[in-house]
Amino acid sequence: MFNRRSMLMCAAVSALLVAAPALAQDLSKLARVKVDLVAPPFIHPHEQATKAAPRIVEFKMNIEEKEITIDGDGTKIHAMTFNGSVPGPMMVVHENDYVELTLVNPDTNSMAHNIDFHAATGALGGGELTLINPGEQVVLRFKATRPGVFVYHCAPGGPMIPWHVVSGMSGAIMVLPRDGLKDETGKPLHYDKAYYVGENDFYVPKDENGKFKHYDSGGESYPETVEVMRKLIPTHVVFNGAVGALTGKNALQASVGERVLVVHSQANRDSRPHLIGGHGDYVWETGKFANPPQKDLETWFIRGGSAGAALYTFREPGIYAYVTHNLIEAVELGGTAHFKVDGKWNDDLMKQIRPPEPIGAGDKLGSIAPHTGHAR
Ligand SMILES: [Cu+2]
Repeated sequence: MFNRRSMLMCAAVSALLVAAPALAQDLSKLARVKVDLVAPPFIHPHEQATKAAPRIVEFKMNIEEKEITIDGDGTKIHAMTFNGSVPGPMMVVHENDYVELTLVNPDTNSMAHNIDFHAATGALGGGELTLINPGEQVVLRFKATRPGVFVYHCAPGGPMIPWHVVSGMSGAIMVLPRDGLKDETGKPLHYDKAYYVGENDFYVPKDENGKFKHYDSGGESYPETVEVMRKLIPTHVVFNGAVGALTGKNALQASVGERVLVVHSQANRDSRPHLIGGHGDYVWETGKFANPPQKDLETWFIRGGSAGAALYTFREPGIYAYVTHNLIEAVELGGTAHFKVDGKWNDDLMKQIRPPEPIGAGDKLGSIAPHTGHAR
């Protein structure tokens, strides 16, 4: 039922496209590079700036419908994923490269899927040209003309669009300027490390006892899930597919003095990244590198359906919480990641002058009440 409706839409669009004359450059002389994608929060190796001429960058993604556990209570959903992870893998190219994606929908899946790149121009971001049934694959090429970080997501038509997205089917692509990132004066900015945090809102129905329900298939979960979705109150707001996916032993690693780029995407809902005890030194809040970055931000705003990027140099060691600063979502619904930062503590930036002690204990020593005259 889901497939037929979408395929009809697709057939109508294909007919239109066939009728129109095509304008194309000769790309046969361009170099081709093949990139192996890696699962978030990691990002495949890439140059930050490149001297190479624009090239064709080949990617391949398998769509996987699979059950995933989304919290510490063992709540499971039938996720839909690009390449098996929620979010899908981060792709990196440079401005004016061509992205050539082979998208595969194995016959073990049950639904039609496609991909809409917010970085691409035309045909619903490629969504109209990539709708594939189980057992099919498709190859899409688009020119990455705009630098920045952009969301991609599945958009198979009608009510399938929000359902596939909130079932995990989104990711991000980073289109770097060919000469790399720059500060507000045009000076180059490099990063020592980059992480990709993809945020997801889930809408899991509850039974009469208030327990999250489990379903035998995605199709079976659909009617009740849509009822929860329509109320717009997520049951989970998580980073990288599950509560705790980036905390504790899964914490993101960094060292004092390292400049870390964090790309944060949300394909469906607004978010407010905040690094507790840190800042955004340089933030492209809307994620678009043609604009100068903002500086010294405390919290930044990720519009639903977009990705943003923040650069921060860690100055103190310790565990930092990276949250969405609606703290109900961060603490009650799961929107928290951790950075574990090694290095030497800098007393100049912060020092605990006296540890917690009974009220008035410090008075005897004079440091809190200097009028007593007992200088410490
Ligand atoms: Cu899909």
